[in-house]
Amino acid sequence: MSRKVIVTAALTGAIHTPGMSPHLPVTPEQIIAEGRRAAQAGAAILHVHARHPKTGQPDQSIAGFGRILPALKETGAVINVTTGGSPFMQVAERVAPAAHFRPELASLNMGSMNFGLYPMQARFPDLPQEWENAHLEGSRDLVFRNTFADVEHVLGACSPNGTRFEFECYDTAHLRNLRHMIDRGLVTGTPFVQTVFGLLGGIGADPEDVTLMRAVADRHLGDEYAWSVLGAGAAQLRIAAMSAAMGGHVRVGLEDSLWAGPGVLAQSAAEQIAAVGKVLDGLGLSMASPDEARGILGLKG
Ligand code: KMH
Ligand code: ZN
Repeated sequence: MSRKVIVTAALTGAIHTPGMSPHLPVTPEQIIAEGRRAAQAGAAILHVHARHPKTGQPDQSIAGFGRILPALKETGAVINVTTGGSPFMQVAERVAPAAHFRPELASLNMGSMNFGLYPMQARFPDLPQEWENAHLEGSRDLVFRNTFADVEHVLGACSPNGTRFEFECYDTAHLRNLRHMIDRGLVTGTPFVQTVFGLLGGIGADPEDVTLMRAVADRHLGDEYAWSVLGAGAAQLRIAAMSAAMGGHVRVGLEDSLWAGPGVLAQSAAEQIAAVGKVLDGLGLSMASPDEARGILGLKG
């Protein structure tokens, strides 16, 4: 039987703005439709952010998630609620939806970092909305804050509910931070490690970066982890292909990349998932169903 690869679809995120792509889902209806398409295309996990329907700004309110999550749950996919929110939010606000809705998975960002949005501004000089410009200008001095206390706060708010984590690691130190949390008994079971490549402020998106993160994860976590990758922007499919060939899982979606190919905007995560499907076919691999993903990751179901 072919090895099963867990595909996560990150539906909308908080960094891309509506002016960047007409296909970025913004309203609850659009986010739900995007989630349904992604699940049909083979995504086992849906990584979920909410947005204000009118402005498209990130919305970390319970009400905002409440308009989306029940319908996404009906797809049967594993629901993964962000605790990253946006780098402009504090941790108490960021963790509230995951603590309230008690999903099977929540993201957990494993260290602080500079968070650069400037390359996007260079690529999209005509951002139409005022907040988009403020969003980008504010990023010059932006730290995505995830102190040890912040990480402990998220673990403490979600672990008692049986929620497990997509540990987002943007550089090698974040893998070491995860080991530290395991050693302190704050993380148990098989960790689901999402290594993130190509964001300004984090590790790059070259093959050497992928092999380095994998080697450091192996050194700190041994055999006891499930490894997934996401490549930001144009690196998405290349990084996904590397992971699949190296025994890992993959994440795609318009949160991470707006692109379907050079200069071609993706219409949906489903299009990116189909491209991953072709890579997996070529490698003799197949996509894990949601229940297979639950088994691999030890989720509560
Ligand atoms: N936008 C991703 C690179 C989160 O939601 O916790 C990071 C992310 C953060 O997914
Ligand atoms: Zn996210």
